[in-house]
Amino acid sequence: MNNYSYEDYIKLKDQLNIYRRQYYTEDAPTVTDYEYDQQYQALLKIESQHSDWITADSPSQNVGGAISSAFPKFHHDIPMLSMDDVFSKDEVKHSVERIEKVVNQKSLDFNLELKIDGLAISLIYENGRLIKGSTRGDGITGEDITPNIFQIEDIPKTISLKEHLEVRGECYLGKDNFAKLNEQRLEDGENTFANPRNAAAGSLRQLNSNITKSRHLQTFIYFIINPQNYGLKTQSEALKQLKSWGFATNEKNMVINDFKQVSSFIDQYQEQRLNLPYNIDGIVFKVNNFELQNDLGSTVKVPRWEFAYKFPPIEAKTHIRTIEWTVGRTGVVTPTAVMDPVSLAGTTVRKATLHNFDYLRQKDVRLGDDVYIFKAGDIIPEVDYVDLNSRKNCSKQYIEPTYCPDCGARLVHLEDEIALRCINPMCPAQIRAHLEHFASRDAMNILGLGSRVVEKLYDLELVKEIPDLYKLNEEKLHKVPGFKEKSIQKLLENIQNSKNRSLERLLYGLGIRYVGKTAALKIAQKFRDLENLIKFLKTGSDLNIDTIGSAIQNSLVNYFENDKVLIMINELKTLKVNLNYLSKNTIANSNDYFYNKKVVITGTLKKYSRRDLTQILQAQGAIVTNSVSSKTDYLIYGSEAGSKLEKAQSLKTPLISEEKLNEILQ
Ligand code: 3B9
Repeated sequence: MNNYSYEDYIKLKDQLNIYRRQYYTEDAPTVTDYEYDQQYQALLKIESQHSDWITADSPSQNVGGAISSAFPKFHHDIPMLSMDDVFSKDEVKHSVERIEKVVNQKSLDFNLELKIDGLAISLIYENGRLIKGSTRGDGITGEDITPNIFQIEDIPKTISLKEHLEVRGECYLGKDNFAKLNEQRLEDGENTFANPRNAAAGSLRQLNSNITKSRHLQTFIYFIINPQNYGLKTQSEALKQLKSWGFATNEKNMVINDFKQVSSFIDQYQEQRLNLPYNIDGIVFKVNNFELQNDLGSTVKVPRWEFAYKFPPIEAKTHIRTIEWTVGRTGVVTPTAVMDPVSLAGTTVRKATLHNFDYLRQKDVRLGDDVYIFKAGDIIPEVDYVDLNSRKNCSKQYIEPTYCPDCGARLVHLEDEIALRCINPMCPAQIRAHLEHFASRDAMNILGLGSRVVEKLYDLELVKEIPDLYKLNEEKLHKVPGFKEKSIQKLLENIQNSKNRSLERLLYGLGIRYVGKTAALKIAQKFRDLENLIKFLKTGSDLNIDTIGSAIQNSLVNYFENDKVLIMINELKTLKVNLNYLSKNTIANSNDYFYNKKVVITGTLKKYSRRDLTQILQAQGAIVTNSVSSKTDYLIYGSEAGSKLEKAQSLKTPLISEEKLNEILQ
């Protein structure tokens, strides 16, 4: 573990940058915070031994901010700071006493505020008008998201104050709106967001501000820059002033100067937090008096007059039934705790990931143990700790498995990886997971081809590799127990339809290492045709796509160098699987039919999924929205169109059938 080479270091750095981009730029993390942190700690350790290797693109040199972005950068003249966190009432008491000592005052007034779990934003007003809105970014450089800020309903666009004003606050998505958004996305076959915070981040960073508008983001504003310029003396006054200027402020704040009240304020919201219509993750303590705030000052990262108490995660106790080892698409074998079902923060939890053997050993989870579980990010269940009092004497430590639970091959740790891997390329579990990924919603979106069906098809030797899916027929599917005429027809139809997916779905579905959804889309947009891409990769030239680095490039080169892969691609071509990007123009052209038109899609279309069509239309400069209104220019409808079609008819919105659409898009 200790002797890392320079190459290992670069690899680790590239990998972490990919995770960071997925998290910050794409709002679609692929690893848990824990996994990220483990690898990040490993990186820091190497850097502590080889400081000469560190360059500006190391995650350690770029803490906590967005990396690259489609938005213009915005420089915060006054940095957007963060806060020191404490985790117990004792620590709260210490922090309060430390601050009281510095200002030499007892029973100091603190304004206690809820800590909203959203995204910090900054708003600038000149002459009574909102002129700029930006994200926090790394605190010094954020993103200029002014057009999107204008779409947030509760942000005043004009205020009575004519002087220059900069305010800051939190932008969030309410729990109800979050649930509705995810329902809609599920219906539209899109990825759901993991939590309201991710959803808010994704909504705030849309290139099409109509999408931002449709998400119904909200804000709580809590900070005025240079409040004394407006005659304000305290934070509680500032909140009142913000409210009377028309900003949305959180009313659940309170000026407190004794610890008993602090303690009951904490208890009150710790208990009520699940009933609030927005997520909070703690209580913020701010010295109320601005003069004293100025005396205390700030470090480069945090104000010294303020800190946050973070709530403990919500926990439940349950019992470990067994530990399951599953083999993923890339051969990584991960342990999962299977537990007695228990209700936790709104859902029933049966499983919790144990990440890898090191983690399992660290927690020392054993069969039959009682454990406390919590939800990381309030969403993903994790084992917190074992209740040692109830552990049976006969219980034994878990031993790392030696053989693949599926194919029996010996498991290995590649290049000192923490992950255990099955490196048998013929491992059935890996092949099944690979096929499942190909058919999954974000890849080729073949409905009805989930893990159970894939397992049956594989076990009956009907499907061993991707092209076999397109060679299925009625005769073969009749061999599958439980498959009736109707389900056979439906599956064949869905497989047939998937032949028309756009190239980025195929690229993503192939499961090429590091090629995620966003990379696949960018590559498909640039190269248009898979064979074109393969030819280009052979030249050894750089793909030259913003945000696609050497890790992705090398992985693509390796993948498409393989003769077996090339044979498979040829087979797919013969089987009439589309290898093209399904849009004619990447750059919108004002001659295009849909240029600058508001379009709604409804019903089921034969040739396109809703997502693919949305993309094609957007590439022509269309604004695709979800609901029909008097502003809608066209409604594109397929079979089984319902209320949207009716509404468009009553509003006399021009209608476009799939036939007509095909003519237009030709
Ligand atoms: C420069 C609530 C949250 C919050 C502040 C909050 C998150 C952050 C903050 C913002 N909920 N309040 N408050 N309720 N989620 C207070 C950290 N403040 C600042 O960003 C900030 C910025 C400051 C002081 C505070 O002073 C400086 C001026 C010039 C240079 C350096 C510092």
